[in-house]
Amino acid sequence: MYRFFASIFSVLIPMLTAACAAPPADLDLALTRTTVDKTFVVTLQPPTTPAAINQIHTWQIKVASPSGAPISHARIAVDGGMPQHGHGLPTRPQATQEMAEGIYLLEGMKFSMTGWWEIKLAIQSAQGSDKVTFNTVVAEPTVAR
Ligand SMILES: [Cu+2]
Repeated sequence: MYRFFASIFSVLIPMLTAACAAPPADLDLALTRTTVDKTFVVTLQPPTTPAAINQIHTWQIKVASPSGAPISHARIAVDGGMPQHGHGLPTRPQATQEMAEGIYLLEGMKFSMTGWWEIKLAIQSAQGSDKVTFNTVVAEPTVAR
């Protein structure tokens, strides 16, 4: 009987810890992605210094056509969350302004814990509407450099 439970736990415990802690090993962290229907090519630019947990930070979103032409006057809705935890973003980030042709400021980003986050953008422009999802992994806070 003991051996039965021992073998169950030797399988279960690594599975449980993997499910709680680690993002999928094959997670695509690309910061430039083509939208679902191939309407846009979108590049996310995180802050140059990774922000601390629970600190508000600002990103940039570059929206271009598949041939690389900047897409101006787009409306970008932002959503996201942690797929492994079943919760959304702790804030409601907004694409507040177009800083240069096709380059938008994404303000109000915040991550409330480490791990795998999805950032989902829904983009509307004269060229059409399309969606894209980015993955980002927020690391353990590091000691100040
Ligand atoms: Cu979480």
